[in-house]
Amino acid sequence: MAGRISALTGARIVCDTLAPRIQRGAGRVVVERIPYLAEDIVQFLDGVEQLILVGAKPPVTFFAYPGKTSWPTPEGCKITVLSHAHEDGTAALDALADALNAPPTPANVAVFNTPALPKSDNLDARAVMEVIAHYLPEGAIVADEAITSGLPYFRYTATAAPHDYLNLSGGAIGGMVPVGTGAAVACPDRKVVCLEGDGSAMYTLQSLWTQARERLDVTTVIYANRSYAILHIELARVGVDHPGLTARSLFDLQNPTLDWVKLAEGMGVEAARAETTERFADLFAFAMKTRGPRLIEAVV
Ligand SMILES: Cc1ncc(C[n+]2csc(CCOP(=O)(O)OP(=O)(O)O)c2C)c(N)n1
Ligand SMILES: [Mg+2]
Repeated sequence: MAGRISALTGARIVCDTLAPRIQRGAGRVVVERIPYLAEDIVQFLDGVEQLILVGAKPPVTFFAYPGKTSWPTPEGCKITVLSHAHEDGTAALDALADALNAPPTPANVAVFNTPALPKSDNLDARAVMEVIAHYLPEGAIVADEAITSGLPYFRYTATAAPHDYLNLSGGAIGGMVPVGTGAAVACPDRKVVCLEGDGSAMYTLQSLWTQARERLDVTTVIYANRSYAILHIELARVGVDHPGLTARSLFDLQNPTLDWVKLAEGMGVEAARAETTERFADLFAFAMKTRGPRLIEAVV
């Protein structure tokens, strides 16, 4: 419905940085996602004259930073509420599209186009997402808590096979291992792919045991960057340019290094480690073709 309105009016369709559920991939209307960082949101919304809210609130930044705005909507932008969160936003959009006599064919429908497999054997977060977009099966459910490893590469899956994308709905971490588990219980015929930062996954890794016990079809990818990487970024952004050893070590997940293969196997989930792109692609492709809980530790 929003795509129909956009076809008539040229309106952009935008969702929150943390929108809990989006239908994405080939055949679906592309929804732009509001960036995470304050200055990026300001740039993203630059020139917007009217913000029409459908079940959303006006954007604010995730954190308040010294010297940076928390209210990124341009000054003078008119904010209109089409429907509140407790109202039926779909019905509201439907009624609006009809009232405008919008064309039946929506604008900005994604055309199937997956990235080629990465050429370099150097495994990094971008290569991981390229492989995922390449092999993601139709109807998959992606639960994303990849944090710094996921946010910059969101667009890679925009034109992948059609899938549902589930995201954190707020700032507390560790939510997506259980969300992926619940999704697999709810939709036993669909492949669930859980993208997890190594720090976030540590909060709720016991969900893996539930996945093994219920034989759920979940593939968990752990982005093992051995760090609470985003907190290094946030620390710099509040003005700490030269953090001491102690401060830095608090954001480390080294010493000892977490062994995700053993952690998963200890809870009955088959697991393997990938340190190269080729190895990750092999493991992920196999996991997409085979049912059952599986974990891949991607050392990025
Ligand atoms: C319950 C809770 N505790 C702590 C935090 C603070 N926090 C936000 S992100 C983060 C680390 C995320 O690390 P990881 O999942 O490894 O992703 P990375 O930053 O490395 O990409 C922490 C500890 C939080 N948001 N919620
Ligand atoms: Mg991490």
